[in-house]
Amino acid sequence: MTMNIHVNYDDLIPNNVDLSNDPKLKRALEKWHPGYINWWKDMGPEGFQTADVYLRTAVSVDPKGWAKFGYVKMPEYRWGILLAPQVEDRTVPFGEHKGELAWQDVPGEYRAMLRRLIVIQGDTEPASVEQQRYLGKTAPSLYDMRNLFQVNVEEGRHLWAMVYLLQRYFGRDGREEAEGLLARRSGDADNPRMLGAFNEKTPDWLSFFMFTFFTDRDGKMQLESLAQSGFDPLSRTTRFMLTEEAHHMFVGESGIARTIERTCEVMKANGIDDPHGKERIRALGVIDLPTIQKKLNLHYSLSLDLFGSEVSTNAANAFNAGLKGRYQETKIEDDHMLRDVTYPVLELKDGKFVTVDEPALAALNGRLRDDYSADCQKGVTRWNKVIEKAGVNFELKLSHPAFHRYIGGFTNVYASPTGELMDKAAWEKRKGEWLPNTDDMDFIYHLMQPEYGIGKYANWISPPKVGIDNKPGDFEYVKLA
Ligand code: BYC
Repeated sequence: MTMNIHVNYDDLIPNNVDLSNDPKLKRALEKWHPGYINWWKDMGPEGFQTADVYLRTAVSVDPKGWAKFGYVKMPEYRWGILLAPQVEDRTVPFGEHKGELAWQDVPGEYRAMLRRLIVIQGDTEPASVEQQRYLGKTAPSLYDMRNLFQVNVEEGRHLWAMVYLLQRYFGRDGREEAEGLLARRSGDADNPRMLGAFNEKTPDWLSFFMFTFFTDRDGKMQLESLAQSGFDPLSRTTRFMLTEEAHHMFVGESGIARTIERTCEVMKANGIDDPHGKERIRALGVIDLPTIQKKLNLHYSLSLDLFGSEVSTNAANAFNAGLKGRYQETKIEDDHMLRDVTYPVLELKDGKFVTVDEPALAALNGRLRDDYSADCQKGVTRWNKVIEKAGVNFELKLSHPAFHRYIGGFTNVYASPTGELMDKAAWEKRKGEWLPNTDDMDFIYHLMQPEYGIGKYANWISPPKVGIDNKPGDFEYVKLA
């Protein structure tokens, strides 16, 4: 391994890519920087740009200590370009070029495909910041507010990571794409973000936690697949992004766990055994478990759509080309070429769900989605342990893959969360039982009152077990301006 872990902090852009010796790239990035800062001020966390936030900043890629903590005003955050150390003599791990030396430059024949993958990845990062920009106003604590902003600044850094690749390796069209990433807007009618889930609203903290659990986990799966890439700079960039991503999913999983814990605690304290006693539970200022299930159904199904069609020639081409691999590709024991093998895909045939053996190459999105669902299930099982421990009789479940889908083989299929098929009219009539309805959204909206007291938490959520960076319970994570 070449350890290239020193970060040049003298430059405007902290980096471990020797930016000062690449004046052309440095100029391109420094030109892009003001537009980025304007975007951040316009579309980043609203109302908190001058607050001092206790944030971690990536200052190196040394696994033993890559981050430094301290108070920062978000527009002054040092968004850097950090690549995981280069692995000497790394080879393309899969596809038609398997065993060849990994590419340090863009292979001409795959330029368009590679650019598309990088642009789609890049587009999601600022999109999520836009979706979450009002949440500071209803933060249930300064601890949670700090976590929100940490996620936001790191999504900003992930945008930088993709912009670095575009500007360093794709010339003029790379620079144009980098501008496009600052021009699109989540939910905009004329110029929306590229993928469906990134144009949805994240209107409240329950959605934020579900988003960081489910949608950031799609991020993890996609980044893991790109980390396998034969295009080495993409592999190294995404490998380091995954280091930061873990905290985002922690925020989601622990946020939901704390919400569940508080609900169960309040139910018990008030002698409520029936988790479906919605009115009584809500009157106590906590979120009933069936409503949490509805939010889960929404965010899980939206996130399943992010995997594309289960059977996809785009995915097969990207694999053959050695650009995008499978989850944990190098740990799988097979030929890494996927010739003449199949993969079982759940499909709807003649009104029944059946498992069809599809060519494994074509079924790569289906496979990644299955790996994703298994990863989600682990978190749901841990949430159920919280419910069980509290002695409440309720179980959260992942919805059926055919429920509420707009991309892939289950588009225009009308299924309940348990996979019961029905016609469109019946589904429309019942969807309020499965997805948050107006009544649910109103309740949550009114519940989301800010709690900015130091060491204080809104009634609907339990405090965390430990603080960030081992800080004590009364730590002032955000100094409001
Ligand atoms: N919405 O063959 P198909 C993250 C389009 S999240 C709209 O089915 P393919 C993060 C598709 O573009 C991870 N359009 O699928 C999380 C194609 O259009 P064209 C982001 C969609 O290409 C939280 C057509 O349908 N990274 O990092 O095999 C916070 C047919 O496509 C959608 C990536 O996604 C959709 N949901 O797979 C912050 C990795 N799905 O080209 C960040 C890069 C499909 O025919 N992207 N379409 O016009 C990819 O690997 C793939 O492009 C996809 C789709 C997995 C997205």
